[in-house]
Amino acid sequence: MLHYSIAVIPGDGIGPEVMDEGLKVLAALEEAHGGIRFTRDVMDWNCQYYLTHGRMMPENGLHTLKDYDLILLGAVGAPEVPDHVSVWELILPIRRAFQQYVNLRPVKLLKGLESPLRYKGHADLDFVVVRENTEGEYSNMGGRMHQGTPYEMAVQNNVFTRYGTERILKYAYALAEKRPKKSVTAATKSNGINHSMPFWDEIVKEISREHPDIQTNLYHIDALAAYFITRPETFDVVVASNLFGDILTDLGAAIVGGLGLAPSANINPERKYPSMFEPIHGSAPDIAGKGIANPIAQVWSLSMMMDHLDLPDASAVIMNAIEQVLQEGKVLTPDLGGKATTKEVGDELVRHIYL
Ligand code: GGG
Repeated sequence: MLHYSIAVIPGDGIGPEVMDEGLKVLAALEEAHGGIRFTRDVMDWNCQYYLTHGRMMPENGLHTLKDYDLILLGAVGAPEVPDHVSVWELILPIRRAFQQYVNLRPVKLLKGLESPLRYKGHADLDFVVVRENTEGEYSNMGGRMHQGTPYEMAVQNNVFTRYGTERILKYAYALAEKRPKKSVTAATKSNGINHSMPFWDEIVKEISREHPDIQTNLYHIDALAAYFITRPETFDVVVASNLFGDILTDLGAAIVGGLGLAPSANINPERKYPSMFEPIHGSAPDIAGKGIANPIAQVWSLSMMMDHLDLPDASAVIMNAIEQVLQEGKVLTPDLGGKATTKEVGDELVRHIYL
């Protein structure tokens, strides 16, 4: 029997709603699969915790998480708390403390779905964005001056280290070696961002020389965003800095059905620390409490968790359940044109886990 511990952080808004369904699917998988057991400890670290305690997690929060095998996150953010507080006091410290430097974000058109780009016939829309997850534009370096005066200013530094850039690019190329199309597309902007991006490009070229069988494309981020719409079927592995990767993957989600279908894995490839799995969407205060959020991104994140644990059968069971529910098309949330609730979709996914 395999045994893993999970720290569960449902978070805010629709986070707890989609997490409930994710945990139902996990329980069904344990029962149906037989050989895996997960212990779950739920942490109430969210914006309400912040409003009560003045911080998003306890002082020893990271120390507590370190002892878990895995972290499962819903979504954070509430209108009463500035967005940068909820993200910088919870999600980003976890990614950085546990060296989750790879943020894997698949862009895949699942069976049963039609892309808004369907008129282009993009039947094989299946690629993955590898987002650098610990530095770049999300450096936390900079400051503000002269607040409240006409001379007010804000400075945010981008940080690209050779160590951090090499390791994300090496991961992207190693991933491309395992995929059929054997191509890496690197997002850049070396005409306008004239220090960090030429540095990024140089390291892409260095690493690419170690992979002569992989086709390398360097595209400026603006052109790349357009190609996501006009020829998404050409991509295989797309590697991007922290901010570029974040923006590209919301666009990627849009071309395969929306944010309700966009999972992610924050991976520490060395497995020294826990990795974290979360939908890429936020807490969506506009629909929170209505019971209509799509739980599929959260459930798909569980499948990515199984892949990380080298449990491909368990991962496939979850993906098959998702694709069957989508193909049948009877129990879908409103973002996919249906009338079902979050809970009804969760129940339907569970039913298919047992089939
Ligand atoms: N699902 C987690 C969540 O709340 N994501 C919203 C978000 O904007 N996260 C920041 C990031 O991924 O960098």
